[in-house]
Amino acid sequence: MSLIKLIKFESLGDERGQLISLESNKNIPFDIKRVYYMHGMESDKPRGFHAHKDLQQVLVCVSGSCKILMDDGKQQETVELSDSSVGLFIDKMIWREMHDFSGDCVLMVLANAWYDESDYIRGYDVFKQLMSGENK
Ligand code: T46
Repeated sequence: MSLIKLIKFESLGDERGQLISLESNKNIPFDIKRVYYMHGMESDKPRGFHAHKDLQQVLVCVSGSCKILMDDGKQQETVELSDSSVGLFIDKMIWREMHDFSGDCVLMVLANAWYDESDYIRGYDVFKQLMSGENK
């Protein structure tokens, strides 16, 4: 099964421009508890390099583009986000790396929990070991 789970948002556009509405348990598949966004990235400075024990998130590239690598311990897939009307759902226990940011990239993330450093798995070896138990 593909790791790339894209959600297409309805774009409510008219002659004034576009508007996209994101709502808990409607077009976002969880209760939104936190929103953060990142900008000012450089294309040669990737981010991420962790998995989350429980956190679920939807990533939306609201400006520009970037690539997201996802890894479930068995397979790796990369997707480019370049459309503000598309969200990428990333489930718990998926290793992610964000890279190849365009100069104008703004990456917004909706999360189903508050920030909690203890939810992060920041070592790839630890992640692989946990997933190898899971995959048996
Ligand atoms: C993820 C990817 C897609 C906070 O204080 N609160 C927050 O809500 C977040 C997300 C981060 N922070 C602090 C922790 C670090 O001192 O901000 C700093 C940068 O965070 P981090 O290095 O974890 O950023 P990324 O871009 O590597 O990862 C982020 C999220 O942390 C992570 O959950 O899935 O974006």
